[in-house]
Order: sequence, then structure tokens, then C-alpha cells
Amino acid sequence: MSGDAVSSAARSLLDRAARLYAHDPAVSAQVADCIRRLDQPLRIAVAGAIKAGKSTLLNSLVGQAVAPTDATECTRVVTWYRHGQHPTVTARMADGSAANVRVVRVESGLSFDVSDLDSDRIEHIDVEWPAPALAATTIVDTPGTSSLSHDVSARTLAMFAPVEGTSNADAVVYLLRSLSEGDVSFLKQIAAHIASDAGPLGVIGVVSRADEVGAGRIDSMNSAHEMAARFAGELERNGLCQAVVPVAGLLAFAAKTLREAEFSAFLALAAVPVDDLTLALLSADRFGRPDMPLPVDPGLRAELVRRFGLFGIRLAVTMIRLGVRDSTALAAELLQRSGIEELRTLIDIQFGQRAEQLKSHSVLTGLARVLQAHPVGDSGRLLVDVQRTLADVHGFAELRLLGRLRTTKSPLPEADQAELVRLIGGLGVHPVRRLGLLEQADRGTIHAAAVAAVHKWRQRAKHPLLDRGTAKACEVAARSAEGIVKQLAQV
Ligand SMILES: Nc1nc2c(ncn2[C@@H]2O[C@H](COP(=O)(O)OP(=O)(O)OP(=O)(O)O)[C@@H](O)[C@H]2O)c(=O)[nH]1
Ligand SMILES: [Mg+2]
Repeated sequence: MSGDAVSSAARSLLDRAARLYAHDPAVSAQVADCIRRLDQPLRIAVAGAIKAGKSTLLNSLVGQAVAPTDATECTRVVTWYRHGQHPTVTARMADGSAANVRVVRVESGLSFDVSDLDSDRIEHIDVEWPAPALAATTIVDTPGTSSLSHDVSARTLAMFAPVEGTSNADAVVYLLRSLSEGDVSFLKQIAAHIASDAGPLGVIGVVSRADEVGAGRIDSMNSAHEMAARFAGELERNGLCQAVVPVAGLLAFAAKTLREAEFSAFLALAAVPVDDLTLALLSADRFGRPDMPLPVDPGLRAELVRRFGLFGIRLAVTMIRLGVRDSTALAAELLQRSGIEELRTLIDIQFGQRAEQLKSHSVLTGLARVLQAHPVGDSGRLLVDVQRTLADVHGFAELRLLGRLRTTKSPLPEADQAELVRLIGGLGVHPVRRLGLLEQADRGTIHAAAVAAVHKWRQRAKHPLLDRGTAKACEVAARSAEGIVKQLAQV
């Protein structure tokens, strides 16, 4: 079933539920919530330890400084960023009331003034902003998972793993600066909720503030790539993340909003003798000192450090020395090297291409819970139909299996396990991704590989020594390969 067919099946089940509970305002409201969620953009949460660079990364994904950032603990309340015609910020209080929040402009962008509200009573903050990037995806900023205050990090966990109902997020981007025990334990808690059908269905890891990994040296991003590969090895093997990439969020944001005055400053710096500039860039303090003989005034130098970091400045100057001649080209080079484009592609492959299925799965599991909690007249029959849809849609079976593979150890050899994850769409749903072929593979090659995969996984599924769960997993993989064969026959 295609994504569209799945959401229309979900919609008709929800309509039946709406009719069934028309007499009960409280349950009707829950059903209406599910229906709305189907029409809303996919929800992606940004999570990680405090000061991992979450809000900065969110801003670079949105392309505007909407989320407040700071060098001290900053995000203390879960904050939703949705698309809206006019900027509005609302605090949703624990008692169900709402209050308008004043937006104030600060040096680093925006800040929300909640000083006249009791911040402990704020359940979450809703930001509506006219940013095009938010039209397809709602992004949720969360307090650090190892916040200095236990209550604050508990808010993040409650958001992913509510005591009742389904997770508020469909997918997670998890930021790591090192692979700490705290990170692993938080990722395990998310995985446990995925396995019980109540958690977000996808997790991408990001080695954040990647420019700092190699102490801001020009090869920092290479070091960050190596680090990401090491983390990926551990986290993907344990199934805790689907992929791990390095991103320098600060640089990505500055590149996206590069100003002409900054470009001129980089041009001027590129004309300074290499050794002199290298010395001046030894530290941020040194670079900003008024007595440094540099052709850029100290105020602008300090601004360059704040927006680009030392690594960003070194990189920009190097690119100009290598021949980049205008600000548009420089912005593109910096963006590409920041890693943000790679993350964006990954988000699209992992989450965007499955958005309808991810959302339908979230709302149908939610609806099943409502029906179980409130039995009336025909609700038993509807529950059977909801459960049948959840069981029959192959895309759901794939998603559940991906979740399960993240938490249980499989008896399959490692190479087979990796192939299975790929085949069921763990690295993207396009046939070439599923079959591990080159992007430009022709139809014949795809067909032959898909047919071979059907045979291989059917055989595996029949192996007499396999436990039931693994045999089922092999069958799901065979059906995924069959799906590709069918898809090829249709076009
Ligand atoms: N060099 C560098 N600094 C960064 C990067 N991302 C964020 N920072 C800096 O790190 C500090 C924290 O950034 P935030 O985006 O507020 O981090 P956060 O994870 O949202 O922090 P909390 O909400 O307080 O947990 C700020 O001073 C940022 O300027 C990056 O990619 N590179
Ligand atoms: Mg933050």
C-alpha cells in the first residue's frame, strides 16, 4: 500500500471512530486530535545532552534564528516550531490555559520572555513562524537530556515516552559530542518505547559542534567524520541509531545567512600573509584583540568568531585563497562542508519519504488505545479493523521490524542482518537503497537483484533452526523484495 493509500485507510477508520463517539465530547476530542495529526506535518524532535548545540542546529535546519541559543543552559521547556502565517509564541500551561509570550531580540537572535509566567508550570511552548522549512516538518526543540535540573530533562523524556498514548514525535535527531553513558542510556530508553509501539520510529545521530572536534583545525571535519564513523559503528550495531553524521550547526547557520560585510571581511583577511593570520587565529581572544594588526575592525572580528567560530573563519579564508570569488559561492562551499546538507538528505531518506506511513502508524496505534479504553456499541468491530490494518500494511510491518531489530539481538550473521535492515528500508525506501545498488543501476540490474533477494530471504525464512521471530523477519524482508519486483512490473 502506498503512503497515500495508507493515510486514506487510516482516515476512514478515524471517521468511523468519530461517528461512534459523537455523543462523548472527551473521547471525540481525542479522535479529532488523531485526525488532525494525520493532516499535520511530520514531527521531528531534536534531542541531546545540554549544550550539544540542539537549538543552533534547529535554526540551521529552519534557516532562521527562531530558537534561542546561549552559552549557558538555555532551552528549559519543550518548544514546538510549526509553520504559521504570522509569528506567534504561546505558552501552554500545565492546567490547560495558554498565555502569550513576548519575543525579544538579543545578540544571538531571538529570545522568549517568560519572566512574568511561572516557568515550572509551562507544559510546552508553541511557536508559529512563517518559515518555509516548517511547512513540511514540525521541529521540536527539547531541554538537554542531562540537564543540571532533573525535572528539566524529565520533560524531554516525557515528550518521547508519555505515560499514556503515543509519542509526540515521529522521529528524533539525537546530538552527541562524545559517546557518553548518558547518551547511550537515553537512546536505549527511546528504543524501548519504539519496541512497544509507543515511541518515535526513527533516530538519526549527529556528531554535533563538529568543527570543535579537531580543535577548529582546518581538517576538523575530517576528524569529525572519523568520530561519526566510530559512533555509527557502535550505535548502528546496537541498533540505537539508523545513521550518524557530523554537523557543524553554527557554521551551517552563518553560511545560510552570510552577509556581504562578512564576505568583504573574509576577502580582506585572505590578503593577510598566511603565517600572520595563522598566528592571529590561534585563539578567539587573540583574534579579537584591538591591537592585532588585521584589516578588519575588532567589532566585526568578534562578530565573525561568534557567528562562524575559528574553524569557519579559517575555512572561509582558505576557500577564498583557493579561488572562491563571490559570497554566494562561498556560502555554498561552507554549507556543504558544514554537513547540514548531508543531514537534510538523511532526514528526507529516513523520515520524509515515509512521512505518511509514519504518521498513519502513530495515529492508528493511538486510535487502538482509545478504542480499548472506551468500549461502546460497535467499537469492538472497529478495533479489529484497526488492528487488521496495522497488521496488514507491509510498510507498518517494516517499521515495526526496524524498531524491534534495534532492541533485540538477532541470531543472523552480521552481514545478513545488515542486508535485512537495508532491504526493509532502514537506509531509505528507494529500491536501489534497499538492494544496496549504485544510484544509477538500470532496471534489469534492479530486477535481478530483487528477484535474487526474494529467493534468498524465502529460503532463510524456511530454515528449520530459526526461531519464530527471526523467521518472521526474513519473511518481511522477502515481501519487501517482492514489493520491488511488483513495483517494477507496474511501470
Ligand atoms: N563551534 C561551535 N559552536 C556551537 C555549534 N553549535 C552550537 N554552538 C555553541 O554552543 C553553545 C550552545 O548552543 P545551543 O544551540 O544553545 O545548544 P543547546 O544544545 O540548545 O543548549 P541547551 O538548550 O542549553 O541544552 C552556543 O554558545 C553556541 O554558539 C557548532 O556547531 N560549533
Ligand atoms: Mg537549546
